[in-house]
Amino acid sequence: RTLIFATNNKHKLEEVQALTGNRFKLKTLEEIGCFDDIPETGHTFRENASQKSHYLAANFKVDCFADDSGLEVDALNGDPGVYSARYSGTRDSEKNLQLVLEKMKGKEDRKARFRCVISLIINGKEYFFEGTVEGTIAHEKSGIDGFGYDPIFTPEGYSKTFAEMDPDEKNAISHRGQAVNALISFLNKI
Ligand code: ITT
Repeated sequence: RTLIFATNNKHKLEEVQALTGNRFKLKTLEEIGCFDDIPETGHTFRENASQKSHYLAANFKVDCFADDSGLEVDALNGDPGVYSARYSGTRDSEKNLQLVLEKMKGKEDRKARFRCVISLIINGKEYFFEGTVEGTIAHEKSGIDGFGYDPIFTPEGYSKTFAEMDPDEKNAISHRGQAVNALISFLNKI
């Protein structure tokens, strides 16, 4: 079974493919010849995930899913949230991460969470799958694995960041891991 994963983010693809294994062959936007700048103008992860999957289903007539995700920091009123990919005004993840660290200087409440919402469109119907992982924002970055804000996010119950975990360890507890596992069980049932 082949499913199109509506993403341009190679790290997301790697994480999801590690979970789906060879049960599903994932094709990326590039592989189906979609180089469009897919609109992402929603105010929630759900709206954005839905926008991405609907765009692809409508324009390319395929079954597909999209992941919208990000980091919510309590002391920053939930920012960067849906703006996670471009928090500093660029897609440079080092700049984005440094901006969070800077804004968090001197803050005692370091609570944060990653959220992931997947929108699946299959046979013309839409289904959502979600995951959340609670944690805290570290005082400095550490680790080189993963992507995005991983070097500054310490999941609850651990004393290392996502970037200090190997991919399987992160997938076992992450927001994306939870959402993808729910997607897989659904697909296995239909
Ligand atoms: P696509 O829309 O093409 O899928 P994107 O990177 O633009 O890729 P989003 O709009 O969903 O995706 O933004 C997600 C951002 O949130 C991502 O670029 C990271 O900065 C952050 N993020 C999401 N999941 C993450 C994770 O597991 N680890 C670290 N940062 C993550």
